[in-house]
Amino acid sequence: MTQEQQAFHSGFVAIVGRPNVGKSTFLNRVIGQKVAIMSNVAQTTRNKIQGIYTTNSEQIVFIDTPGIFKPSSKLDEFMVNSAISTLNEVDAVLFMVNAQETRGAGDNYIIDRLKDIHKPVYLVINKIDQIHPDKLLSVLEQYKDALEWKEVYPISALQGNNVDEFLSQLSKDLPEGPQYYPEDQITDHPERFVVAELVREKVLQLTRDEVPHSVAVEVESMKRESRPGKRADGQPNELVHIAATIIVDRTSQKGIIIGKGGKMLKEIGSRARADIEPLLGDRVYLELWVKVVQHWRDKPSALREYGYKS
Ligand code: GDP
Ligand code: K
Ligand code: MG
Repeated sequence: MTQEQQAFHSGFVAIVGRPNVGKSTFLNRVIGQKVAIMSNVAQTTRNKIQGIYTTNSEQIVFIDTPGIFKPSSKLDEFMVNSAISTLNEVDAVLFMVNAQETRGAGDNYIIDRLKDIHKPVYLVINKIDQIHPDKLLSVLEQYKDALEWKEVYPISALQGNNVDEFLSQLSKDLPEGPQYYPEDQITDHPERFVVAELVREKVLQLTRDEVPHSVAVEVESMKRESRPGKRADGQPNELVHIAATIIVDRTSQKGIIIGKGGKMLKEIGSRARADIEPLLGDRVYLELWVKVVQHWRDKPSALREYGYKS
């Protein structure tokens, strides 16, 4: 008997949508590990993040784009341009909206951009766990004629509803193609970048409104060190020593991040460490510094230094 060769489908899929609709949450659910940072602060995601989903029959390479919105600084411009250029490089686009919100100028701005690219676009209505099922129809009504959608999927990225169904439809629609990355690879970002993003996430989560979007994190060094003796489990006493700097705009923000007696910085460090250790699969010693660089968001050299290359 001859063996049936099942066709392998693969491709690149961009995730776009207004800030905070749940793009990073979706990506993290699909990939099952923390690759894109999440918070409820708008514009948490500043770089393209790839998450790679691989099974026996498909590989989907997701690109989480920073929000597409009207830019008001050089950093904004960098983020928006980066998102738009992504759209021309992919096989399909996932446009995500929040079921709780009504269609607004931000959505229309993105939809207009999607009209210019000739790629299949999936409308994904997220956060359905937050609305009464009856309300879904009125959300659909607002979007159904906005674009020629390839498919429409209501999901909850947070709780997982309908996510698998969407993924299998998506991979069926993608072209037959190669496996671009090894099956155990989940992201193509260097560890340093992910570590910096995890520290930045903790700053955003812990300081909220007090420190606006003026924080960057630079990982200065990451090295494995041996300490004397052995661990309780008999393994060599090794750890990864990471030194990172949190960059802010103003001296007052530096004070907030350090906190009374260094309390805030300590909290940022211990929460970040808790996420970094499983990522690196190793114990971590995290050394954090805080530096004021005035107007860094409008200095091209500073943007490059902190990883926002154009
Ligand atoms: P992004 O800016 O589009 O990447 O949005 P995030 O993934 O950072 O999510 C923004 C906020 O929405 C976070 O607080 C998430 O926990 C929350 N969120 C994302 N998806 C869902 C969902 O399906 N249901 C609910 N209830 N909250 C969600
Ligand atoms: K966000
Ligand atoms: Mg995001």
